[in-house]
Amino acid sequence: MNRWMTILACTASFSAMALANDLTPKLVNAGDFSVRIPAGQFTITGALNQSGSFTSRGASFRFLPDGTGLDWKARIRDLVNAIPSDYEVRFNATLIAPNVVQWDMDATPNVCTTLNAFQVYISRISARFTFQLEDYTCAPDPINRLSHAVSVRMTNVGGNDGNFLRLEGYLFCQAGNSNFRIDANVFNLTMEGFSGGLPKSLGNVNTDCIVDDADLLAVLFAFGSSGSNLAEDTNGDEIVDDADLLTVLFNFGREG
Ligand SMILES: [Ca+2]
Ligand SMILES: [Ca+2]
Repeated sequence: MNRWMTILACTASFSAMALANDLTPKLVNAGDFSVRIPAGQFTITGALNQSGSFTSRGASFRFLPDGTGLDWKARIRDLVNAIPSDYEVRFNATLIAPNVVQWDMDATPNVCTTLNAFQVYISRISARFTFQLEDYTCAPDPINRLSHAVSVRMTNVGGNDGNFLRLEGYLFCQAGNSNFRIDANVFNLTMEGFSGGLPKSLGNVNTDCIVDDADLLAVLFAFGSSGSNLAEDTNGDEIVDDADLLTVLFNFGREG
Protein backbone atom coordinates (compact mmCIF):
# COMPACT_ATOMS: atom_id res chain seq x y z
CA MET A 1 0.00 0.00 0.00
CA ASN A 2 2.77 2.39 0.96
CA ARG A 3 4.64 1.58 -2.23
CA TRP A 4 1.58 2.45 -4.36
CA MET A 5 1.07 5.67 -2.48
CA THR A 6 4.73 6.57 -3.05
CA ILE A 7 4.36 5.87 -6.77
CA LEU A 8 1.17 7.91 -6.90
CA ALA A 9 2.80 10.76 -5.00
CA CYS A 10 5.82 10.69 -7.32
CA THR A 11 3.57 10.67 -10.39
CA ALA A 12 1.53 13.55 -9.01
CA SER A 13 4.58 15.67 -8.21
CA PHE A 14 6.13 14.88 -11.59
CA SER A 15 2.91 15.99 -13.33
CA ALA A 16 2.86 19.16 -11.28
CA MET A 17 6.47 19.87 -12.25
CA ALA A 18 5.75 19.22 -15.94
CA LEU A 19 2.79 21.60 -15.83
CA ALA A 20 4.73 24.23 -13.90
CA ASN A 21 7.49 24.14 -16.51
CA ASP A 22 5.18 24.79 -19.44
CA LEU A 23 5.44 28.56 -19.95
CA THR A 24 2.95 28.85 -22.83
CA PRO A 25 -0.04 29.47 -20.50
CA LYS A 26 1.81 32.55 -19.20
CA LEU A 27 1.88 33.92 -22.73
CA VAL A 28 -1.81 33.19 -23.26
CA ASN A 29 -2.75 34.81 -19.93
CA ALA A 30 -0.66 37.89 -20.68
CA GLY A 31 -2.36 38.17 -24.06
CA ASP A 32 0.56 39.94 -25.70
CA PHE A 33 4.33 40.01 -26.09
CA SER A 34 7.06 42.44 -27.04
CA VAL A 35 9.86 41.71 -29.48
CA ARG A 36 12.82 43.41 -31.11
CA ILE A 37 15.46 42.48 -33.65
CA PRO A 38 18.75 44.03 -32.51
CA ALA A 39 20.77 42.33 -35.23
CA GLY A 40 20.33 40.69 -38.63
CA GLN A 41 21.35 40.91 -42.26
CA PHE A 42 19.49 41.30 -45.54
CA THR A 43 20.17 40.84 -49.23
CA ILE A 44 18.05 42.03 -52.14
CA THR A 45 18.73 40.42 -55.51
CA GLY A 46 17.28 40.75 -59.01
CA ALA A 47 16.37 44.15 -60.44
CA LEU A 48 17.79 45.72 -57.31
CA ASN A 49 20.97 44.62 -55.59
CA GLN A 50 21.45 45.66 -52.01
CA SER A 51 22.69 44.13 -48.79
CA GLY A 52 23.25 45.34 -45.28
CA SER A 53 22.21 45.02 -41.69
CA PHE A 54 18.60 44.45 -40.72
CA THR A 55 17.25 45.56 -37.38
CA SER A 56 13.76 46.24 -36.16
CA ARG A 57 12.79 48.56 -33.34
CA GLY A 58 10.71 47.08 -30.57
CA ALA A 59 7.03 46.32 -31.12
CA SER A 60 4.31 44.51 -29.25
CA PHE A 61 1.68 42.15 -30.62
CA ARG A 62 -1.51 40.69 -29.21
CA PHE A 63 -2.24 36.99 -29.31
CA LEU A 64 -5.43 36.16 -31.17
CA PRO A 65 -8.31 34.49 -29.36
CA ASP A 66 -8.79 31.95 -32.16
CA GLY A 67 -6.28 29.34 -33.36
CA THR A 68 -3.76 28.00 -30.85
CA GLY A 69 -4.03 31.00 -28.53
CA LEU A 70 -0.47 31.93 -29.52
CA ASP A 71 -1.12 33.11 -33.09
CA TRP A 72 -0.72 36.83 -33.77
CA LYS A 73 -1.02 39.39 -36.54
CA ALA A 74 1.38 42.12 -37.58
CA ARG A 75 1.44 44.91 -40.11
CA ILE A 76 4.30 44.68 -42.59
CA ARG A 77 5.53 48.07 -41.29
CA ASP A 78 6.01 46.55 -37.84
CA LEU A 79 8.12 43.71 -39.21
CA VAL A 80 10.11 45.68 -41.77
CA ASN A 81 10.34 49.28 -40.62
CA ALA A 82 11.58 50.35 -44.08
CA ILE A 83 8.23 49.33 -45.69
CA PRO A 84 5.34 51.60 -44.62
CA SER A 85 2.57 49.11 -45.45
CA ASP A 86 -0.37 48.50 -43.13
CA TYR A 87 -1.06 45.12 -44.75
CA GLU A 88 -1.62 42.56 -41.98
CA VAL A 89 -0.06 39.12 -41.94
CA ARG A 90 -0.80 36.27 -39.54
CA PHE A 91 1.77 34.21 -37.66
CA ASN A 92 0.60 30.70 -36.77
CA ALA A 93 2.18 29.06 -33.72
CA THR A 94 3.43 25.49 -33.39
CA LEU A 95 4.93 24.08 -30.20
CA ILE A 96 7.87 22.11 -31.67
CA ALA A 97 9.45 21.15 -28.31
CA PRO A 98 8.72 21.97 -24.68
CA ASN A 99 8.83 25.77 -24.42
CA VAL A 100 9.97 26.17 -28.02
CA VAL A 101 7.42 27.94 -30.20
CA GLN A 102 7.76 28.22 -33.95
CA TRP A 103 5.75 30.98 -35.65
CA ASP A 104 5.13 30.70 -39.40
CA MET A 105 3.71 33.28 -41.77
CA ASP A 106 3.16 33.09 -45.54
CA ALA A 107 1.05 35.71 -47.30
CA THR A 108 0.40 37.16 -50.75
CA PRO A 109 -0.30 40.87 -50.10
CA ASN A 110 -0.13 41.99 -53.78
CA VAL A 111 0.28 45.60 -52.71
CA CYS A 112 2.28 48.48 -54.16
CA THR A 113 4.29 50.23 -51.43
CA THR A 114 7.77 51.61 -50.93
CA LEU A 115 11.09 50.21 -49.77
CA ASN A 116 13.50 52.97 -48.85
CA ALA A 117 13.35 55.31 -51.87
CA PHE A 118 11.90 52.73 -54.27
CA GLN A 119 8.36 51.81 -55.19
CA VAL A 120 7.94 48.07 -54.82
CA TYR A 121 5.10 45.63 -55.36
CA ILE A 122 5.03 42.87 -52.74
CA SER A 123 3.62 39.66 -54.18
CA ARG A 124 4.63 37.37 -51.33
CA ILE A 125 6.01 37.68 -47.83
CA SER A 126 6.92 34.75 -45.62
CA ALA A 127 8.71 34.31 -42.34
CA ARG A 128 9.55 31.87 -39.58
CA PHE A 129 10.60 32.85 -36.09
CA THR A 130 11.48 30.23 -33.48
CA PHE A 131 11.67 31.20 -29.83
CA GLN A 132 12.84 29.43 -26.69
CA LEU A 133 10.77 30.47 -23.66
CA GLU A 134 12.48 30.88 -20.30
CA ASP A 135 11.42 32.03 -16.86
CA TYR A 136 12.27 35.66 -16.21
CA THR A 137 12.12 37.38 -12.85
CA CYS A 138 9.02 39.59 -12.85
CA ALA A 139 10.09 43.04 -14.06
CA PRO A 140 8.95 45.89 -16.32
CA ASP A 141 9.18 45.01 -20.02
CA PRO A 142 12.86 45.61 -20.98
CA ILE A 143 11.71 46.53 -24.51
CA ASN A 144 9.33 49.07 -23.01
CA ARG A 145 6.39 48.14 -25.23
CA LEU A 146 4.09 46.39 -22.74
CA SER A 147 2.14 48.20 -20.04
CA HIS A 148 2.50 45.28 -17.61
CA ALA A 149 5.47 43.50 -16.07
CA VAL A 150 6.82 40.40 -17.80
CA SER A 151 7.86 36.97 -16.50
CA VAL A 152 8.96 35.11 -19.63
CA ARG A 153 11.95 35.84 -21.85
CA MET A 154 11.89 34.72 -25.47
CA THR A 155 15.16 34.15 -27.35
CA ASN A 156 15.32 32.98 -30.94
CA VAL A 157 16.84 29.54 -31.60
CA GLY A 158 17.32 27.30 -34.63
CA GLY A 159 19.61 29.43 -36.79
CA ASN A 160 18.62 30.44 -40.30
CA ASP A 161 16.29 27.44 -40.78
CA GLY A 162 14.26 28.59 -37.80
CA ASN A 163 14.48 32.33 -38.33
CA PHE A 164 14.05 34.15 -41.61
CA LEU A 165 11.98 36.70 -43.47
CA ARG A 166 11.54 36.62 -47.24
CA LEU A 167 9.95 38.99 -49.71
CA GLU A 168 9.12 38.46 -53.36
CA GLY A 169 8.13 41.43 -55.45
CA TYR A 170 8.68 43.79 -58.31
CA LEU A 171 10.60 47.04 -58.50
CA PHE A 172 8.60 50.16 -59.47
CA CYS A 173 5.43 48.09 -58.87
CA GLN A 174 5.84 46.39 -62.28
CA ALA A 175 3.87 43.37 -61.06
CA GLY A 176 4.47 40.22 -63.10
CA ASN A 177 7.30 41.73 -65.21
CA SER A 178 10.29 39.43 -64.72
CA ASN A 179 12.72 42.23 -65.63
CA PHE A 180 11.72 43.97 -62.41
CA ARG A 181 11.60 40.92 -60.14
CA ILE A 182 13.28 41.33 -56.75
CA ASP A 183 13.84 38.87 -53.92
CA ALA A 184 14.73 39.93 -50.40
CA ASN A 185 16.08 37.64 -47.71
CA VAL A 186 16.55 38.51 -44.05
CA PHE A 187 18.79 36.12 -42.13
CA ASN A 188 21.32 35.78 -39.29
CA LEU A 189 18.64 37.19 -37.04
CA THR A 190 19.10 37.90 -33.35
CA MET A 191 15.75 38.43 -31.66
CA GLU A 192 14.48 38.74 -28.15
CA GLY A 193 11.03 39.14 -26.73
CA PHE A 194 9.15 39.23 -23.44
CA SER A 195 5.75 38.09 -22.26
CA GLY A 196 4.03 36.75 -19.17
CA GLY A 197 2.76 38.92 -16.38
CA LEU A 198 -0.92 39.80 -16.32
CA PRO A 199 -2.82 42.68 -17.90
CA LYS A 200 -5.04 44.85 -15.75
CA SER A 201 -8.06 43.43 -17.58
CA LEU A 202 -7.43 40.34 -15.42
CA GLY A 203 -7.37 42.33 -12.20
CA ASN A 204 -3.64 43.00 -12.00
CA VAL A 205 -3.86 46.77 -11.48
CA ASN A 206 -0.35 47.35 -10.09
CA THR A 207 1.46 45.83 -13.14
CA ASP A 208 3.34 43.09 -11.29
CA CYS A 209 2.85 39.39 -12.04
CA ILE A 210 0.13 38.37 -9.58
CA VAL A 211 -3.42 39.30 -8.59
CA ASP A 212 -3.33 39.61 -4.82
CA ASP A 213 -4.32 41.79 -1.87
CA ALA A 214 -2.30 44.72 -3.22
CA ASP A 215 -4.61 44.84 -6.26
CA LEU A 216 -7.66 44.42 -4.06
CA LEU A 217 -6.61 47.29 -1.80
CA ALA A 218 -5.81 49.52 -4.78
CA VAL A 219 -9.29 48.97 -6.22
CA LEU A 220 -10.94 49.52 -2.84
CA PHE A 221 -9.06 52.77 -2.25
CA ALA A 222 -9.93 53.98 -5.76
CA PHE A 223 -13.53 52.78 -5.51
CA GLY A 224 -15.89 55.38 -7.00
CA SER A 225 -13.15 57.24 -8.88
CA SER A 226 -13.86 58.19 -12.44
CA GLY A 227 -11.73 59.42 -15.32
CA SER A 228 -9.69 58.16 -18.22
CA ASN A 229 -6.64 55.93 -17.84
CA LEU A 230 -7.24 55.00 -14.20
CA ALA A 231 -4.89 52.16 -13.23
CA GLU A 232 -7.64 50.50 -11.17
CA ASP A 233 -10.22 50.62 -13.98
CA THR A 234 -9.86 47.03 -15.21
CA ASN A 235 -12.53 47.19 -17.92
CA GLY A 236 -11.79 50.65 -19.31
CA ASP A 237 -15.25 52.13 -18.67
CA GLU A 238 -13.68 55.13 -16.89
CA ILE A 239 -15.07 54.32 -13.47
CA VAL A 240 -13.78 52.12 -10.65
CA ASP A 241 -16.78 50.21 -9.40
CA ASP A 242 -18.02 46.77 -8.40
CA ALA A 243 -17.25 45.37 -11.87
CA ASP A 244 -13.54 46.08 -11.30
CA LEU A 245 -13.71 44.70 -7.78
CA LEU A 246 -15.28 41.48 -9.08
CA THR A 247 -12.56 41.17 -11.73
CA VAL A 248 -9.91 41.27 -9.00
CA LEU A 249 -11.84 38.80 -6.83
CA PHE A 250 -12.47 36.35 -9.65
CA ASN A 251 -8.78 36.35 -10.59
CA PHE A 252 -7.44 36.50 -7.03
CA GLY A 253 -4.29 34.40 -6.66
CA ARG A 254 -3.69 34.19 -10.35
CA GLU A 255 -0.03 34.43 -11.36
CA GLY A 256 1.30 35.26 -14.78
CA1 LIG B 1 -0.83 42.68 -8.87
CA1 LIG C 1 -14.26 49.99 -14.52
